[in-house]
Amino acid sequence: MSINFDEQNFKILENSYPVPMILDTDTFNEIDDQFAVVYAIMSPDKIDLKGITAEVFFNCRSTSYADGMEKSYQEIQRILTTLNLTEKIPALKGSTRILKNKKDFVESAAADFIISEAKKAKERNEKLFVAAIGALTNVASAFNKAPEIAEDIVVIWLGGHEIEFDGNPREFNLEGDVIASQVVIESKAKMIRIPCWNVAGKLTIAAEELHESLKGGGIAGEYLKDVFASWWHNQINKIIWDISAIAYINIPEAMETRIISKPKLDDECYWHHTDSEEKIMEITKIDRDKVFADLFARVKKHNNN
Ligand SMILES: [Ca+2]
Repeated sequence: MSINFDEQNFKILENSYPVPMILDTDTFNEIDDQFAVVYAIMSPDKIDLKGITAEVFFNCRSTSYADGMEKSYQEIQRILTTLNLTEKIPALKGSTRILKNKKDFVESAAADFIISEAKKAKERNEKLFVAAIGALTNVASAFNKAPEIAEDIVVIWLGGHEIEFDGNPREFNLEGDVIASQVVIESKAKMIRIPCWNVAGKLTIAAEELHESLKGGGIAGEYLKDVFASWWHNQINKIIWDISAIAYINIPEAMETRIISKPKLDDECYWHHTDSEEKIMEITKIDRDKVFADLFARVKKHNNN
């Protein structure tokens, strides 16, 4: 039994805030991670942010997995520099490739940091929370390098769609490293999974509302407005997927959940229900308005301009 997490009910215990957390993020892959990074930083009453680890990604904003990780690291540094926090919150470089097989691991400062923070949490009789808002390469590497740490970790992962989703299951974070996704799902870590399409996908916002809501948000508010404006799609509504993982810690009451047998993830990215004794929590619904209200209130409260 840990003193900060009820493993049966997947609940953070009431008196245990702020909980120790590492944010694992493919920060530069689009523009929602930056919101999640700022949101985590602005939640010191709920989150004891131990560090931010840079995750791989490979899309039109990178030339390789390694380049994606490097660009994510630079973006984390940009945020910490903007907020004058480089001395307070460590940023760590992650994997430079994805996993080759289920026993593989990639050496990185990020994986070693996850291992060492999990061991420290265990000494305190706590769980370490890892909010993972990208592929799971760093987390899986930590688990494969030091398998004993998995049971001391709660992974809050935004990855994959709903198990019952009948469209293409190749969601970006899951597909970013399918083997790593399988390693973490099959590990002894407790997982709270936030499906993307019909769950986190409800976190949409238009530029007008964003600008109005970030008035008085100081340097962080200006940074988020700039990031939003840089989005090349120039959509009217943008989904800010990644704030869901932080919101689960801050305001779990804004979410509906289910505890089910641990599903199986196959090599083609399809989920399958099982009758396993091991359980997983999945988020089934998110109160969009509550999440954005919490984010914007925090940015304004911590306005350091
Ligand atoms: Ca992300």
